[in-house]
Amino acid sequence: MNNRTLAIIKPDAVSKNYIGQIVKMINDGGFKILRMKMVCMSKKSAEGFYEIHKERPFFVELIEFMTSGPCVPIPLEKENAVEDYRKLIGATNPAEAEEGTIRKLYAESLSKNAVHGSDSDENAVKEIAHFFSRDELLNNK
Ligand code: IDP
Ligand code: MG
Repeated sequence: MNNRTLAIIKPDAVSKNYIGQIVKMINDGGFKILRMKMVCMSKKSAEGFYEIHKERPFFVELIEFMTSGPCVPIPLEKENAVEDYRKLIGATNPAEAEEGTIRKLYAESLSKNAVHGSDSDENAVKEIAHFFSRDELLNNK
């Protein structure tokens, strides 16, 4: 059965013109791109999206980074989407990411790590809804 995950091309990768290369890797990985948009997250939106991390020491840095410029949220569909996309992006810290992964190729640091990926089916549903209405996810809208 197909399931979904949310990719985000983060502000560091957008500002370095890596959108094209990253989208190509997503395509080549066999994911269906359901939608795509470029947005500037407000502080409120970023704080809501990363609410699970609000007690972490890096939270303020994370919100500043995610609101520093436009990012590109992309809902994806594939069998085993969450796990397969996390394999494609590699470890959170690019220094630990496997060769050939998106973060190994395009991330510059643990915080500015090029892309987001949902960590469970449940969170994927919530994260996709953060950026896309139900209507927007229909084929004919
Ligand atoms: P993930 O993006 O691989 O799922 P999470 O642990 O969920 O990693 O962290 C969310 C984001 O917060 C990371 O992608 C990264 O941008 C940032 N982050 C995580 N840990 C640190 C840290 O120790 N210092 C600075 N930023 C961090
Ligand atoms: Mg995470």
